[in-house]
Amino acid sequence: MNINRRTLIKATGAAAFFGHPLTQSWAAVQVDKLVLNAEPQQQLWLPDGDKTKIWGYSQNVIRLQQYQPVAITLHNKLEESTSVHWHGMRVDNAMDGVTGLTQEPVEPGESFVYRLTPNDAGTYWAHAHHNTYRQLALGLYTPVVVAEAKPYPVDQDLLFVADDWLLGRDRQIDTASFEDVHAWAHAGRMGNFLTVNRQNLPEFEVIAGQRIRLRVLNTANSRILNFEFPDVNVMLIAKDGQPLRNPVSLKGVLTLAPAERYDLVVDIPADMQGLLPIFERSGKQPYLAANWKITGRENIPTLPEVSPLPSNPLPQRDFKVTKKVRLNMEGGAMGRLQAAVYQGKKMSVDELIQNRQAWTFNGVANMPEQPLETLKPGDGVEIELVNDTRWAHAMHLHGHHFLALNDFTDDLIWQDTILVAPGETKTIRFVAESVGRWLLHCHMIEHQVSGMVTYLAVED
Ligand SMILES: [Cu+2]
Repeated sequence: MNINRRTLIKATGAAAFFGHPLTQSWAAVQVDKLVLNAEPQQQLWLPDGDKTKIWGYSQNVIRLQQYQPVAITLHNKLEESTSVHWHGMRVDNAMDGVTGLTQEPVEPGESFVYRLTPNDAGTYWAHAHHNTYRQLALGLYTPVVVAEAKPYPVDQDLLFVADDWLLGRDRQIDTASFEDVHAWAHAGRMGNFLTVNRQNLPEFEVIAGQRIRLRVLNTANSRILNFEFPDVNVMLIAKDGQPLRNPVSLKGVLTLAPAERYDLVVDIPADMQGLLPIFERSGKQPYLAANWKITGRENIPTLPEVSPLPSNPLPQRDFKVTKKVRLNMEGGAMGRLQAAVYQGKKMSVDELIQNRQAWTFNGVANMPEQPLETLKPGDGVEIELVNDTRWAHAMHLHGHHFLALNDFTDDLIWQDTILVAPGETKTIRFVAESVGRWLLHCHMIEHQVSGMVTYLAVED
């Protein structure tokens, strides 16, 4: 249960700390063991319809405490093999969850223990990294919240996990389209039904005048989501789990490529009542995604300025770049690709398509035989991500956060996923950290499965 300002003031008989109580329910999580079942689930999304059969994890959210080691036992209760990737978490390579690269698939009925120490507080997520294009579309993901040592001062700390599902007329997941290579070669497989926290049009109960931390995640396979928050004041305080040095006021829509996350501070004005909408604006018409439901009003002292989150133990920002790598993205519909290497063989575009490959990194479709680059721990690395295609790509690096510019600020920001527009080049810089093989791929998962994936080798 969340403790809001009213109950806390009642309980303590006084305005708390800063005139601003803390959300106790998210603080001081003492977890050292967790069970995570990967299992079939059902959701009733439309009142007059059947339940939709999906897949999911037995935890709606995994809440961890910064620096507190945890052992999470995955039990595979599905009829196919799977794995879990801890997206954005700087874990040991053997815990990274990439089948065929860092671990064997976890077979039906089998278990696997993921041992993690979450050194970075923030908003992350766990998702399948095996047959990801199907398993993620079926819902095999859950948010991961790593609590700061000292709670950040807000009245409520809420999750906003957005997904788009492709449902047929029978309201079941359209599984036939999983293998739609046409979609793979375009923007990916798009859904037709948006959920937030796995609900159709949820209401977030708030009190006018409250300050909310809202953790927004895009878990869609391929859709870039654009959220609009009319009537409320929004500051961005973190991207991909990592605090911004300076909170930034949100102007216009909040764009999230697949796998991106933002932590927001939302101030609900004291004079609001009723329902306040939250829209998703990627389609032709605004889509009502969720509502704030104002359940009361208080006399609120003026809210203090939004303060930055405490920083995480990331590398120093002024590291020296000693390795420069160029990554050329090619292929896709209306692209210029003529031929590429796939599984060690040079192929024409027709042959690639027969092999369900549509995209390349540096002339290679899908996992290369050699890493993109071999690095040593401590190497300062710069990668130029050159998008020579007609489509946007959401590039994700495993096991590291990189510094890069984003459209909403001129400060370099730590992040793990970055959107590169058609024709655009983005430069990312990071320090190679722990030893292992770290995937670098497009998080439009249909692009990954049809070519956009490589890896970096970090060796002692
Ligand atoms: Cu892509």
